[in-house]
Amino acid sequence: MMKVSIVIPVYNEVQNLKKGVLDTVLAYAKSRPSVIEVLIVDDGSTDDTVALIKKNYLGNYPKLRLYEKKHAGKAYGVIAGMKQAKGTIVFFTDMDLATPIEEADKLVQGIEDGYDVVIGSRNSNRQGAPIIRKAMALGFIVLRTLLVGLRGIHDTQCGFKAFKTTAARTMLKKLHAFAKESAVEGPSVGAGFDIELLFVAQKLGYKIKEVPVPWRHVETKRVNFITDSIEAITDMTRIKWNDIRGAYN
Ligand SMILES: Nc1nc2c(ncn2[C@@H]2O[C@H](COP(=O)(O)OP(=O)(O)O)[C@@H](O)[C@H]2O)c(=O)[nH]1
Ligand SMILES: [Mg+2]
Repeated sequence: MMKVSIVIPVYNEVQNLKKGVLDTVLAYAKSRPSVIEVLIVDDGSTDDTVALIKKNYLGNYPKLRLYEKKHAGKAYGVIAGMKQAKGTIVFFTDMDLATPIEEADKLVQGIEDGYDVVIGSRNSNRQGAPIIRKAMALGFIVLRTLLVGLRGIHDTQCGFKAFKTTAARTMLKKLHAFAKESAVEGPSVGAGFDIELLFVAQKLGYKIKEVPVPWRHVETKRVNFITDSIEAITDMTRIKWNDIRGAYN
């Protein structure tokens, strides 16, 4: 049995915490002996996220760890979590549980079957998502295909991914667009991070498996059509440019 670290990047998640998402994750962790830790990475939430976790959870759940770092966005939260993880499998998910946490079993199984990277795939099934979100998702896929490629991977953006920890650490060393930890304003989900990570995984010849998972849209009101689109295009252009100049070889 391989040991699993669950990493959850969080930023201003009081609303979801009050819905009981962390209780759900911790109950799952308790029910799975393979899960050795739930590592919450908060990078400077400006609401009561940290206070709430400390008051209601930390200390009461042996598998729960809280890592507080300076604000640098989701991508670096995930990176920091991957570096800290003690398991032989590192799995990351979003705090809103848009994909039910039990689905992690399927991803973990994929790693145990010998894959290096196993990612959740929503296909075109984005239940309950507003039309603007669906349009953004489609535009993203078109741009990604044109700019970066990524053979055989359909959904790069699902926030539900598992890695063999040794593979993840090798991949992190190969990142370029997301290699440096830099400050960001407000929440930042860094859409390009998943793409660079998978791009590097393919370059390294890692075995990648995509597993269909259910996904239910949870609105967080962080989305801004204009700035998010500009950010995504910038990220993908950087990855493409890095590739052209041979940075990933
Ligand atoms: N550490 C960290 N996590 C973040 C940041 N922004 C978003 N997140 C987390 O990333 C995950 C995905 O965020 P969400 O708003 O659901 O993004 P979306 O579903 O992709 O629109 C959640 O667990 C958030 O708390 C950030 O700036 N830092
Ligand atoms: Mg979400």
